[in-house]
Amino acid sequence: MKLYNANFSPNALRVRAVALELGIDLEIIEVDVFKGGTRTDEFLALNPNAKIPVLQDEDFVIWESRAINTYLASKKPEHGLYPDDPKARAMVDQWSNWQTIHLGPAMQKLSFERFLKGKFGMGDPDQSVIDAEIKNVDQFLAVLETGLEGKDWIAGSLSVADFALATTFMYREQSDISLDALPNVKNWIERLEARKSWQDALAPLMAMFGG
Ligand SMILES: N[C@@H](CCC(=O)N[C@@H](CS)C(=O)NCC(=O)O)C(=O)O
Repeated sequence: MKLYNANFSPNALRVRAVALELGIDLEIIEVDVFKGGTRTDEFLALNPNAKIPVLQDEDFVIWESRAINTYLASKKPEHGLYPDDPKARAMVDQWSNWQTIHLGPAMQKLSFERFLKGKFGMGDPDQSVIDAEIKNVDQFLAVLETGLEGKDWIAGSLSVADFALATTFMYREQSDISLDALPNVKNWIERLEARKSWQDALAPLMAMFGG
């Protein structure tokens, strides 16, 4: 299977991590997003959205990182990352969708204003955006804190939802997002970040960002 990848991308990171967790060997095809690599006719035929990651499994092509991960996990059901049981699966989908629509965008906007803008010379932080997103982030993180009560993993056992959520926390320190008042979230993300799959998937990004 081929993964069209960019090492800087949190969306690609969650796919590389899940593949490593499942023991699936991916042929990594690095796409230079900043030099028009996603705008070629060849790439647009794979993903008309002009975005990585894209997975190609022989003649089957799929984009959207969370959908790629449920596909990979379904090929290796013995790992239980996308359970068959309807209720267990619904919980995985619930938290994955919630990350896509609520927590992810709020954390991303805050990280952009507080860290990535400066890092890439994209202007000064916008305090009004920061003030609005802090409120959203606080509200969503409180939901996650409650959701993790008494659990090691968000859907009970380790699942693709944990990997969907985890990329959201990548820049928490640089973005001044403290988890000190959220012990369930702090313990959960540290548990996930300690996994070899995560560390190996993260290594190329750490090399780019210098730790
Ligand atoms: N919802 C998509 C997001 C994909 C996405 O935004 N990819 C970015 C990299 S993180 C990209 O390819 N950007 C290139 C561009 O927009 O030109 C997913 O989860 O796969």
